[in-house]
Amino acid sequence: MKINRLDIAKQIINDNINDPSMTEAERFNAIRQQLLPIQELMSYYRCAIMEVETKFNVLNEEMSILYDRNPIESIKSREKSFESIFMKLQRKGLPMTEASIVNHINDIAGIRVICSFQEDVYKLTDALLQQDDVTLILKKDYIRHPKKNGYRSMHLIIEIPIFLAEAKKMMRVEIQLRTIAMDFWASLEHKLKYKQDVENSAHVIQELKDCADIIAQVDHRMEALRHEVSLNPKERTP
Ligand code: 0O2
Repeated sequence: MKINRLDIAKQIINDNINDPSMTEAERFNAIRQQLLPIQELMSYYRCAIMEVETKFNVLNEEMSILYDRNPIESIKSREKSFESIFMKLQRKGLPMTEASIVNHINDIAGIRVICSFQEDVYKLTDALLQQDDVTLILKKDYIRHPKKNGYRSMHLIIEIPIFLAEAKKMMRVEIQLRTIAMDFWASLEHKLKYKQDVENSAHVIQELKDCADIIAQVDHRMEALRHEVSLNPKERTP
């Protein structure tokens, strides 16, 4: 079901500001009071995205010197839309409040790091997790343990501090690390199937799984080639 901001606003009014004796101005003020902390919170998540992006850019810079190549192809980040947050909270039976968002949604700030090779995913994951301001909340390794449909990616939920003028806030960020090939499959599969209302046929499911397997093989062959041609002795197979 599609939902827009107007529906959300109406729902928030119904949930929280259901006093018929209120004047229009009082209602407007009450809505502002309700939404302000959420807007503030969203800006903290944007700061957390900046922090984590910088961490990956620093690692990319360092590794480009160490290994003479960039392990990161690209970094994409997104802040979960107001509509998606609302829908997720509704699915969980929770109200649209600051507390529900902080306590029940881990992927408001999302970062996707696209790597050249599978080994880079693990190098970057380890390097990030050993930083002393990073706390690992949850790790799902869908590369060593792919999902039944063939989906492969490393998922991390971490908590990092952001430093404001007068406060330090701990913020959660969801990170997905995967190779170009894994990302190619996931993006197309997302368009074809993921979260759509229509059920896919057994044929489509099987085809997607077969493509995922072929892509995994290609990833391994490209990595083997890199070992073969690398000028860096640390990365070369004997
Ligand atoms: P969107 O629209 O991409 O943001 P949770 O977030 O904890 O409630 P879950 O499924 O337990 O959900 O977490 P998980 O397995 O870590 O997956 C989180 C995200 O990974 C999803 O976010 C997708 O972006 C991606 N993902 C997981 N499984 C698949 C898959 O089979 N195919 C594709 N293409 N992507 C996948 P969202 O919020 O579900 O969706």
